[in-house]
Formats: sequence, structure tokens, C-alpha cells
Amino acid sequence: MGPIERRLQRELKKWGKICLALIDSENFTPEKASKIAKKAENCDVAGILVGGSTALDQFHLKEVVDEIKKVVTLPVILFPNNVTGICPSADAIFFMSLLNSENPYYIAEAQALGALLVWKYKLEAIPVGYLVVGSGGTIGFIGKVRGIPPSKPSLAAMYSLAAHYLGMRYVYLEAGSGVTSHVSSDMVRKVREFYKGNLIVGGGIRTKEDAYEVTSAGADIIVVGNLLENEFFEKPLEEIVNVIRSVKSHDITR
Ligand code: 1GP
Repeated sequence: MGPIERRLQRELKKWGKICLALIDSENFTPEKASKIAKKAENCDVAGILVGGSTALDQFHLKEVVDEIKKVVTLPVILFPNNVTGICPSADAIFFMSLLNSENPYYIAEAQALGALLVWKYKLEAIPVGYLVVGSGGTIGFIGKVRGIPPSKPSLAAMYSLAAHYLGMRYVYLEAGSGVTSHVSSDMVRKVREFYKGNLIVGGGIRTKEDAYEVTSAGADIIVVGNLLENEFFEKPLEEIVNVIRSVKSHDITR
């Protein structure tokens, strides 16, 4: 484990559950992105993710990350959709395999193509098994995903256990950015039963009720992205951070 992951682990130990703010680099100018990141930091999120399902402009991504780094002390972690999601100035990268893609490119090829760049930029790689549930919105389409049917929690558990056996310290259950319903508590609970690593859940989490539901079912980390595009996101984000801290944490093998 590198220093960024250790920092996330300290936050998890302290609070039980943590929230990461996701900034889609494509949707903001670097200045706007840095303002949002600063506001999110003031809401006490544990880190800033930067990425996006169709983010392809590496120059813009770098400008976004550079501006964010100027104003926050939180770790800035890349959340790549492809090799174009890698940039040198971030602190770490979610080194993800899209386990339920039908295209091997998203399972291992993009990772192989990007690995030397991650090494060259000295980015801390955090191993993440990425699973898309349902249609998955844009990432479902781009990643040629065979979405896990929302009514089949045991399929998600199966993949998550495989991720554990493959040594992935994190599993990310993704419903897709901006979707109307987040991953169900039934699915989170089922995955939690089998997967003892760090469970991330994202997609469609906008309210404290959503956040409470997924964390009390067993998610350790929630990701909030779309909400930050709302001008008045601070109050709901603060509520989300506060409510997840009230949830009892699970017994996690870290
Ligand atoms: C998307 O899981 C993240 O990859 C966050 O989803 O944008 O819906 O919050 P939202």
C-alpha cells in the first residue's frame, strides 16, 4: 500500500465510512473544477476523484488536476475510463479492471497499455475491480459491459469474490453516472457477505437517504459525482458525509 491508500485507510478507520467527490473533467473548466473541489473539501469528503466515461482530452485533464491540486490538500485520485485518463500531476490512480466487460480491452489491455505511463509518472496504483450494474449509463455503453442484472445480487457477489481472489483490495459497484437509481441495498448486502475488502459504491447517489441506504447495507466508500454539478451541492453533500459517519462500520480485512 502506498501513502494515498494508507491515508484512505486512516480515514476509514476514523470514520467507518467515507465519501469521495468525483469531478468529471469534461464538464468543467479547470477553474470551475478547482472551485468545486475546494467546496467538496470543505464538506469533509475524503478525496477527489477526477475522470469521466468519455473524457479523452488529456491536456484538459492535466489542467483540471493541476488547478485542483493548487487549492486542496485532499488526495487527488484519477478515475480513468481509458489510457487517456492518466495524467502526471495526480497523487494516485484507481487502477481498474472492468471485470464484466465483454471486451478484453477494458479488462486487461488498456491496463497493460497504461501501466508504463503510471510507472513513469510515479502514480500510486490502487487496485480496483470495477463492476457495472444494470445498463450502467455511459460507462455501460463505452465499456461494452454485460451489466449485472440489478435483480441478481449473487452475480455481483460472485464477481466480487473473484476480485478478492485476484488480489483486488477494492471493488467498485457502479450503477453509472447520473442514473436514477443507485445500486440496491440487497446487492450491496450480498456483496458484503462475500467480499471482505473495501467496497465502493457509486452512481445515482444524491441524497443522505441514498447514502445511508448503501452504507448501512455494507458499502465502505461512496462516490458522489453528478450532485456536484448542481450549484447548491454543499448542503446535500455535507448531509451525506454526516449521515455515513453515523453508520456502524463493517468488519473489513484490510
Ligand atoms: C460515476 O459512480 C460515479 O462513475 C458517480 O455517479 O455521477 O451519479 O454521482 P454519479
